[in-house]
Amino acid sequence: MQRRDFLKLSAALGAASALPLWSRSLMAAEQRPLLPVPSLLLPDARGEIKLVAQQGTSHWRGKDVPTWGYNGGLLGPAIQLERGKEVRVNIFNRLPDATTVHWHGLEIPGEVDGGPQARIEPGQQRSVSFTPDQPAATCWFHPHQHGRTGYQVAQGLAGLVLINDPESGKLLLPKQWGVDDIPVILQDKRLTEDGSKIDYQLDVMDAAVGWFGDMLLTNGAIYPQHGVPRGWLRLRLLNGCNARSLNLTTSDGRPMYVIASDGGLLAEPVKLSELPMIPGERFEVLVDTSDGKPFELQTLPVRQMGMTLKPFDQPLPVLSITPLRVMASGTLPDKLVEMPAVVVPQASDTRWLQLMMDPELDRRGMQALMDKYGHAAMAGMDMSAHGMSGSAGDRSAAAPAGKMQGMDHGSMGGMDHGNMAGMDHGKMAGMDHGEMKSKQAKSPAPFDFHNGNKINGVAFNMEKPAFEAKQGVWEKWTISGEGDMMMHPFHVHGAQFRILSENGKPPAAHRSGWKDMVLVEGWRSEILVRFNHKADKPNAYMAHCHLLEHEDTGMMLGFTVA
Ligand SMILES: [Cu+2]
Repeated sequence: MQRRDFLKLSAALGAASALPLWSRSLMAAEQRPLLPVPSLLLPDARGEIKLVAQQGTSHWRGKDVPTWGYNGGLLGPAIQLERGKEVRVNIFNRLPDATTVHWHGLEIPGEVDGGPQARIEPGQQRSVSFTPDQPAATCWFHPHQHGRTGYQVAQGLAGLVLINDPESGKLLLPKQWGVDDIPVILQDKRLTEDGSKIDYQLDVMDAAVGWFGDMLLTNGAIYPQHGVPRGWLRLRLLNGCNARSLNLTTSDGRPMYVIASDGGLLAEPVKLSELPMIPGERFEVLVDTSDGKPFELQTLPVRQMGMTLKPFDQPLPVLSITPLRVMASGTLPDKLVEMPAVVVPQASDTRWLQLMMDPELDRRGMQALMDKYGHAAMAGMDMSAHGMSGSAGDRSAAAPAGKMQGMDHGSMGGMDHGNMAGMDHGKMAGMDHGEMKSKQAKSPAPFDFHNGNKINGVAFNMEKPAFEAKQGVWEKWTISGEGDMMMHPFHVHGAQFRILSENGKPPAAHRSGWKDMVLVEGWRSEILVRFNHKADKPNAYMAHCHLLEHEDTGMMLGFTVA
């Protein structure tokens, strides 16, 4: 760090340490928690970082709630890495569950990527070494234990990884952590009725629409407040929700200037009034606070099944921002970085990834959602597409012929050999046939929703990578969501890619830079992707839906790079 920068930083931190006095009086007036800012964690003198996955407690709605975190009780530190500098991360698992730590967005070899194969048993540890070699970006780390990812993230396991490089360092962007450079990790959560526990169990409804909550947390706090200097404020946004899409905006309509997407800085800032974000996605935005007026960051209602219920049925504030009498020093440059033009090589390998939800899962999941929450949860969706009756609704009313047919087909579908094939053979063998028959008479046919989501007709199989990509060669992938109306936030490990088309349309300007997430919703998205590192069979990379309950129930494949 240059001396001049250091002096500026010291001055700003000096000012920041005066913030709590202001903030406390604000809090007393508004009963609002302060924004928790994850601490920066840099490699030590030996280039090492210690990460402990552990149990802890969080305080929400007046109760202590057991949660999980890295180096703390919830979420984790923001790990700051330099491009070209090797780091060794020593991961300790002090949880009762096996886990893995995946480096989401980092271009690193398969053997350190932290996919579902990289299990760390309770009480065990694992060390990974890698050298980030990609542009400056806001990435994140989270568990990737197959079948348990949704649960472990819901419990609180997630943290940021900030990659710095010399090029971005030369730009005069806001970079004083927690002062004018602020992480904003957004996650919804649901607690049990008595508020004492996180309410998570993967059932057929969640497998279909994803786990969703009735409260939104910002860095783990409900609608917190933050005092900031006047000038340019940088927000590093992460949609860390298991399944929920967000649509961010400011309460007073002040514009957001998007400067970076998942994989780093854009060519130039993109001015927006609304910023939709799918789960797993990051954007960095600059907001001008020089007028000194307080405002709120809020999320607008989205059209996604299950996500339209209170309090998400109207604009929901997620962070209250109060400019203080301190001047910020960062600027918004006109140009950011050189972004290479997207050129699809003629002979590029092409791949087709068809995302599929078993119609039976679709039907049962929708029915469960409808039964539990009614029309309000359906986001205006036409239920006939989900094997339910056209008028999605009143089950007690005399069922029209169409509905009866739908029900018949549903239970028949549950018994066909396609579904039986998906079942655990061990369990089948262990079942008493007589009991099975009598159960079937009373309740719906058994249905293995744990393998109810697929890619190209196959639910995730850790033993069988789906294909091999060539190292250093551009490929065009088409990811299709034709066949269901679900939102699928698709993620590819091991690379940053470029979006050629997103759900049948050219990508928006702020989605045209480096990305590791692409939206697929009822149509096709095309990406151009290249892998710079290798991933062998035991350490295959993953490509999957980042709606974590879709991922956990099969919408994932492994692939190798050689
Ligand atoms: Cu999905």
